[in-house]
Amino acid sequence: MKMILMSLMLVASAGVFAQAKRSITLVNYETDGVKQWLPGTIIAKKGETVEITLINNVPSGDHGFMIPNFKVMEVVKKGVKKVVTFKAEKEGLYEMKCHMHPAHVGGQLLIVP
Ligand SMILES: [Cu+2]
Repeated sequence: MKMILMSLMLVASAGVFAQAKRSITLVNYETDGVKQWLPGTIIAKKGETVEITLINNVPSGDHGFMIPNFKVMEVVKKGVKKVVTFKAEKEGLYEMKCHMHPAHVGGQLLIVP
């Protein structure tokens, strides 16, 4: 009985310190000439490791995915998945965008407590 309790306590304390991971998939679409990564707003909790899988479906070619505040910057080729990972270490509302063709494929990242 004592061993079982000790094991449960170990499992419980490990859970407290385990880093949560959030996995999200964004797909780039084009409608009426407007290109967007969807969903356009992603939400994470502070402290989580965020893993974003990017899928580019637009016919016009490669597009970028950038979150300047978290040093994320990738080129996503049509038909080739890209995975980016970062730590959501600070709360706030941050910009996501394509760094290759300014003023499009915008979005936002909200990190909550
Ligand atoms: Cu672009």
